[in-house]
Amino acid sequence: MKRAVSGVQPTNNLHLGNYLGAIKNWVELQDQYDSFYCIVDLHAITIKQDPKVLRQNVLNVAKTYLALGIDPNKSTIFVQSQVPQHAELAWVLNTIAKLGELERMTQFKDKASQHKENINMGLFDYPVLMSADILLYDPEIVPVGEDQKQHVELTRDLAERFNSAYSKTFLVPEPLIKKEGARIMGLDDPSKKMSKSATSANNYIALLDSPEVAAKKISKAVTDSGSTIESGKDKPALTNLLTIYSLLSGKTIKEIEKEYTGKGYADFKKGLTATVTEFLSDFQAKFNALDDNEVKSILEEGNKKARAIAEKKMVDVKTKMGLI
Ligand code: AQP
Repeated sequence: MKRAVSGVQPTNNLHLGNYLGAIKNWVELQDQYDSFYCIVDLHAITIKQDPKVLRQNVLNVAKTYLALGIDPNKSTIFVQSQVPQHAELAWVLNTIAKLGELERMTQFKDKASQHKENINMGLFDYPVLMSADILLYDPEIVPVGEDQKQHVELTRDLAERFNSAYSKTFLVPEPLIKKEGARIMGLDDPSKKMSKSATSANNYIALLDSPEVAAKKISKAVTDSGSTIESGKDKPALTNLLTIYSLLSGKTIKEIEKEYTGKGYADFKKGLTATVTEFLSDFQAKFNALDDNEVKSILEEGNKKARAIAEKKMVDVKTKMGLI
């Protein structure tokens, strides 16, 4: 079976962008791929975290995966810091990654400007650790949102560079970025992606937002000029809302546009709110029903499975480099 690998940072609350751009696709892939879905806590600490909150967030991300439909009988769910080979391979890859290519990473530039007081080496090195997360498992595909494309391209470059220096060791993976939902935009600013760390909570709908809070955010969401419900390049706000509506309801954008012909924004937002409410209520009921100890034992199992693969890969890497 071919393999898929991806992950989410346990930072703040996961939002509709994380679901529609990444996790929704993981659920669809788990029947065709041997899937490894990681909780990337070592990435999270590149921004200052409260240890207690981080510990809880790791568990919450695991619960989120499960409640959204990741099935532990089909997919491996694990925690990055519990597999030491991620950090070990990152160090090795650091010796072939170039300063110039890391300086070009847009996520680093964005985060560095958001966190001027804490531009640490880990933040700069984030894409190399992400390359290690992926290459340890030889996946064919890496299902991510659009914002991670540049990092997967770096991963491919590092894999090829290592392979040509030390003989074929890593599979060169392909990013899997779906056309729809790959970049869900902020509800308060459709020129920027929906983000957990946005300064205003009106930017995102968190998966744990109550339906009332989500309804308020939708009512405040910016719209474009004009009054017809149509998507288009000149209507970025409406196109974004239509994309969310379409992906959550299973209707095509064309079908939704037809449904709202002759109607205005108020009706459209009412329909969108109903769809979002249904989705959130269903998700939250599943999330709240999960037992902490059961989730912890799913993670333990996943950590063990991931470790076995990662250990083998690191032996291969070290042998080829003359480290043992
Ligand atoms: N707005 C988005 N639209 C589509 N996909 C998105 N992803 C993130 N935002 C969007 C995808 O979600 C996966 C996990 O993301 P992450 O937690 O590793 O971090 P991120 O990309 O940095 O997401 P955020 O929300 O912006 O988090 P913060 O603010 O904490 O940095 C990835 O596959 C990503 O592409």
